[in-house]
Amino acid sequence: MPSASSVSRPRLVLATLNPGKVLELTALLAGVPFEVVALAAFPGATLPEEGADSYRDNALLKARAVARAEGAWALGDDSGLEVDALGGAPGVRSARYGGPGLDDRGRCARLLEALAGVPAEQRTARFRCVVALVDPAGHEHLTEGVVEGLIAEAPSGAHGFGYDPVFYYPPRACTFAELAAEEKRRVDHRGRAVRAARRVLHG
Ligand code: ITT
Repeated sequence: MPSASSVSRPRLVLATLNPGKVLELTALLAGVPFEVVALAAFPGATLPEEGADSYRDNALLKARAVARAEGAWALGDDSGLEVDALGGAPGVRSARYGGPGLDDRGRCARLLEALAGVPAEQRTARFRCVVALVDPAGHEHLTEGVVEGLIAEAPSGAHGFGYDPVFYYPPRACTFAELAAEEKRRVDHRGRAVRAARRVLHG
């Protein structure tokens, strides 16, 4: 009888090129009965251009393309930050906010400029994450997670990625970038979406 470790597990490819997401998703998927592999492990791997105006369609676009190209299970994550005082922007365009010349730090700075003078009680915001799982036969599963917070007056903290330094999380009285990685995973949008997706992976 083969031991559990000698039975080869199906591959689950993370359909993202964002290293911050790869770290978080890998940790959130610990213990699933799959070999979790980042897309960057495949030389020359690319993702389709995100043209859709919904998280759902972008997550599916990424997961479908990778499932098809690799003949494996794929997990796509489309996520963003919705700021009420900006009518829900940057939202589904969070990665592109402020134009192509900006990095994460520049996008945070641009967001703070856009909110200059907006009082604390009007700085409400949420992170949203939609996870799409696509299996090699093309079956699709979608899950979503949301976490509510406020946009801080200034960036703070060195953990995480993206808008974490400006996302203030009232239950912990600090920004997401001030939370240890495992604490963020327990409460954030991606953690919520991936915990729901794990039910599909465990059959
Ligand atoms: P892939 O398409 O390769 O997955 P991306 O960075 O382009 O990577 P998205 O289009 O989903 O991904 O953009 C989501 C952006 O929202 C991301 O670049 C961050 O700026 C921000 N974001 C998402 N989740 C976040 C988190 O947990 N903490 C901070 N910022 C986050």
